[in-house]
Amino acid sequence: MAVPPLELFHAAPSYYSMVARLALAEAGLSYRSHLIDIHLAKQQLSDAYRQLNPQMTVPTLRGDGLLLTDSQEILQWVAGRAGAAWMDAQPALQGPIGAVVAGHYAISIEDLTFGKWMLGNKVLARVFPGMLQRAEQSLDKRAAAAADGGASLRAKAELNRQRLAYFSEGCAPEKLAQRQQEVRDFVAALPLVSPGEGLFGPHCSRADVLVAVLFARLAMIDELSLVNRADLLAWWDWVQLRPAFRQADIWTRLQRRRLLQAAWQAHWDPIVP
Ligand SMILES: N[C@@H](CCC(=O)N[C@@H](CS)C(=O)NCC(=O)O)C(=O)O
Repeated sequence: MAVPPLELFHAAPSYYSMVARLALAEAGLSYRSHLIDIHLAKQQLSDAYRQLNPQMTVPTLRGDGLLLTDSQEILQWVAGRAGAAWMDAQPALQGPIGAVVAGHYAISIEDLTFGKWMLGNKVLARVFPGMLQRAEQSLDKRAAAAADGGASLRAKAELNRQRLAYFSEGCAPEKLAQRQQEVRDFVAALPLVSPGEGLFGPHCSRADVLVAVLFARLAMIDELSLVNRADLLAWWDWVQLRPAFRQADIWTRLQRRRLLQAAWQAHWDPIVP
């Protein structure tokens, strides 16, 4: 009997969706793509998507008896499927690769990205907190009326409250400087890379996937100067030439027209929980 294909619920410009897409592409795993419009229609907050992923975030990977609702879980699962083809399979590298993965997930990408954009864009600085507040109020309202008690909706509303507090309290340039320092520290701790190889040797690893997506985001927000190591910049040139990088649609710049196209496409692809 044919095994149903993997299905990836993701958003084209989303950072953590790119982690999932690049991991799957590097491992040569194909999937059926379901685009979710997380910006305009906010389909991630719909009841249908909530049934699939109670955190109401992208990506989600679904397969035969498989449901993974977090990019880190997806990356770990893909590395397992890749087996010896990825450096993660080498017992001696599990600790060092795991440290890069943990270090990466300790960086708050959203705070860095929006912190940077809001400092340079007064309109966004005014509009973004309002969007978070409206989302928070609507989630609280839905939670109060939800047949299932609404715990996941309340948790999401709380997360939006915390985001709102982060972006509306304190000194924005100081907070951005802290996020930038986190990235510098993370980059400084990466291993020395040999030319034409991955971060931990000749093959891909979870670390390569995460650092590639991180550098793409740094390029997008004009912060690639946080990477001040020649070996890593040479690795970045190398990784961008890999077929998987192109296949995974990794954004190194904001593509407003594509963002709208993806939202339109998502509109015609109903979410089946
Ligand atoms: N820990 C999650 C975070 C995922 C996440 O925050 N995804 C963002 C897009 S990059 C999202 O879904 N944002 C929409 C929202 O939070 O409502 C993961 O690694 O998958």
